[in-house]
Amino acid sequence: MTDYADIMTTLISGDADNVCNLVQTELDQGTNAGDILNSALIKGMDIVGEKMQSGEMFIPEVLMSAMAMNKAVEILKPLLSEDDKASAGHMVVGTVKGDLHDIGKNLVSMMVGSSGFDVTDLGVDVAPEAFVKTVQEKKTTIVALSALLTTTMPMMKQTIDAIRESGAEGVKIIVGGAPVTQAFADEIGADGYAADAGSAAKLAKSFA
Ligand code: B12
Repeated sequence: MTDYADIMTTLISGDADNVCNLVQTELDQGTNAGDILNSALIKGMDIVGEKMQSGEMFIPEVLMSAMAMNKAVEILKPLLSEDDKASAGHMVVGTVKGDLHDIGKNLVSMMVGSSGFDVTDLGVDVAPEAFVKTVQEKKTTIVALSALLTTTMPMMKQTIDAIRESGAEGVKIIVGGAPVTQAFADEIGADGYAADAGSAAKLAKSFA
């Protein structure tokens, strides 16, 4: 059994070409695609999340790792069994209505997606009804709301209320963005808050 140290180190350094080469070499040697996904790539992205949280890695570096992860997953996808493909759950993510900031939201989307969730990204300026519609259409387990403006923070509460009023069951709602705090999350009835994308992935996993 290999420890995939090379793949993880290369993924953390954001070197997409070499991650893909190493993944292909493992496949050529007969290694199972699901094992590479879970024991090398997802594990590697968990470390990226931890390094982001501790301030050891910065946003551009995290983006490079996430892009390398996405490229490697494309190689593995056709070879994954249905079991391997079974995700940790479905998450819908978006920046709330009135707010056009998407850099942090995109990072959350990538980090949570990299940790095994099936993610629907609704983009920016997303109305409460659009979140409700997606929750109803997909078997959504987590809704992630992003806001960067103090003026759009109240829209988070409106969105949470709309989702709860729609009768959605078993859905956990998490919130984040620079002006958002744990106290605000508690006040508006969110199930969780995280300060960065690495912590968001951890939080999402804690609900899976
Ligand atoms: C880039 C930027 C823009 C870009 C956005 C481009 C884009 N594609 O996103 C543009 C130029 C369009 C823009 C526009 C505006 N902006 Co602007 N913008 C910024 C800026 C400089 C950086 C934001 C950013 O991307 N940060 C980097 C990311 C990675 O960090 P983040 O978003 O916080 O995300 C992290 C965490 O918060 C968390 N997270 C984020 N979302 C979520 C969600 C969940 C569920 C979880 C768990 C975690 C989580 O994880 C992320 C990764 O670690 C900030 C200043 C700042 N330092 O924050 C101002 C800032 C947010 N903008 C501001 C303002 C005022 C505006 C405008 C109103 C300006 C204007 N007069 O037109 C408009 C608003 C437009 C609109 N309707 O949204 C103010 C907001 C002030 C306030 N208190 O409300 C700020 C703080 C600047 C300032 N100091 O005045 N802006």
